[in-house]
Amino acid sequence: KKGYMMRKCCWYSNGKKTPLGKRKWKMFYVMLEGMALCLHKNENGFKKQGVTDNPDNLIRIYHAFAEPALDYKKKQHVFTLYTADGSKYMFQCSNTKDTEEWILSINRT
Ligand code: I3P
Repeated sequence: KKGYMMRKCCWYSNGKKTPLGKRKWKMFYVMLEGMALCLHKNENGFKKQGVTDNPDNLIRIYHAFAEPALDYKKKQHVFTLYTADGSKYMFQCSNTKDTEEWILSINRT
């Protein structure tokens, strides 16, 4: 699965809260590739650089868990992603179907 999503980083690894100033929502072109989400500025970036691009923009999803962000009321179509190393992200999709697909794709990986 692949496509554009907005992403916000809530916790770095080990549940460490992302500091103020680094909590912005940001648009990425996201690609589920093996056991990772690869995040790129846009589709072009992905074609040029492939998956080895910037390791900061690679989220490992082995033993990760995604669920709808039901308690987050500011935006629609948001899901939360908890990773095995204790980080937490939120992703905003474009519609309900897309959100469900991302959650299923991540959780079955
Ligand atoms: C953050 C930015 C985010 C906001 C976050 C702010 O500021 O305004 O949009 O999240 O709130 O800290 P900055 O740009 O300085 O990183 P929401 O849109 O979810 O409110 P938060 O600290 O409560 O997560």
